[in-house]
Amino acid sequence: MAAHELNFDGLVGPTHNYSGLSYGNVASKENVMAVSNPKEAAKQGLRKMKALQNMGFKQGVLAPHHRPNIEVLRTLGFAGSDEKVLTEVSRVSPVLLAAVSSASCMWTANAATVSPSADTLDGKVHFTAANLNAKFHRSIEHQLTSSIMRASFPDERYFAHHDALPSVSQFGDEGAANHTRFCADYGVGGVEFFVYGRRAFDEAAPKPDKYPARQTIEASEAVVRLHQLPDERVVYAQQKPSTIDTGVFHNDVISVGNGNVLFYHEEAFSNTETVLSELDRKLKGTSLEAIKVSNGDVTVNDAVRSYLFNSQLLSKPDGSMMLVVPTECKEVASVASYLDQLVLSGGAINQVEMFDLKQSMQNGGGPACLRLRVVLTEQEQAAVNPHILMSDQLFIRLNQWVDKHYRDRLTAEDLADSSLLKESETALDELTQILKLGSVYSFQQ
Ligand code: SUG
Repeated sequence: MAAHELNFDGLVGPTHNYSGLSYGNVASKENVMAVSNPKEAAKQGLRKMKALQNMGFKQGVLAPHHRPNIEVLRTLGFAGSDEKVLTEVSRVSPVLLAAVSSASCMWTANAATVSPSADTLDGKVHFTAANLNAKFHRSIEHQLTSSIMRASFPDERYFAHHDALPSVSQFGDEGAANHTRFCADYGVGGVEFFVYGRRAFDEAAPKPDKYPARQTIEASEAVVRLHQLPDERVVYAQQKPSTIDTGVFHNDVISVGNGNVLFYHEEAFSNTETVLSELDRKLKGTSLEAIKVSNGDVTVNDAVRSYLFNSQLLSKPDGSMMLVVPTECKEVASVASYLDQLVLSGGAINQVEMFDLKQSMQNGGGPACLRLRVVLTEQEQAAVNPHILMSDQLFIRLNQWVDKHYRDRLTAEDLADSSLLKESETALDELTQILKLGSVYSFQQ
């Protein structure tokens, strides 16, 4: 059956800021306390969405979460009016205020793992919200993410939604950032590739020394069971622990795949040859085209600085592929020259497009982090909430909405300002009407 890939980008929320919350994510730590520009952040994201839609790719948008999250603060013992809660938390724990204010749900590659209907035994598209429990500020995302996913993909005949896995580190799950699907064609059964950082229930198994391995194999195995994926459609790989220790906190910082192509760094996986041959063996109707970037071409450090692999690999109508990278790729010399020769190499990737996503990049979020891929048949696509699909009108409307509600400067002190909370609630209330989401936010109930 004919199917297409749709990319659902996270709309950057009004409290986008730099709080250095993600140990192991180099950019997040380097930019701690920088002044952010939420308005520009949202517009950079919208420009990418619209440009890709203009080029003929199918593009959707996912709504941001309400922040600061006062309810979470109440569960931690802060009481009184919203204003009192904000004043008190900023006095006793500014880092806690920063955590409940993060706009981190913009990185929708971490929202969920999605398996297309061609791969699953019951023929439904399966979604499992990611528990993101490696970081407190991200662990508070999954409940609302689930509601937004259910509102966006509502028809139970086609879509199966699973709540996040148990929120303990043994089941640490970071969603599609560690999941890639290969296929001969989007509409036929493919191979789902799950990359994990450690084995939680085997203390002797290899793991990084310095930075946390956020994804466990136990979590990936649970998602495979929930999604009813048969063994012959699944491959697991361990991320190389030393690579995680260089700042590669998700697999999508060191490899990207699409169709029959895997674009990867030689330091990405622990057991590369075995993994590649299993992928090739399980991929039906085509063979794997593995494009390896060696240390001699680009070091892991340069890959992390440029976010070369945190790119979108998109199939064009003629079957060739386009790589969507952040502009940082032209600032790192080894990466710029690598990309120049990649497009001339005669391989699958013959076009590179660059986007300025600096506001998100400074928190470690490139083009691939900002989008969730969902492969849908035409029938399934017709069952998606149509108001979240990008169009000329929606682009104009969302830009006007951002202009009306967003600040162009935000510092750590501003997070305690109760008018920021009110501004965000007013903005999101209006957004639910634009995107016809219903009352998904708790402040609307
Ligand atoms: O989880 N950064 C995010 C970046 C997520 C990138 N996603 C993918 N690779 N798919 C994270 O580390 C930083 C927030 C701060 O420091 O203010 C942050 O959460």
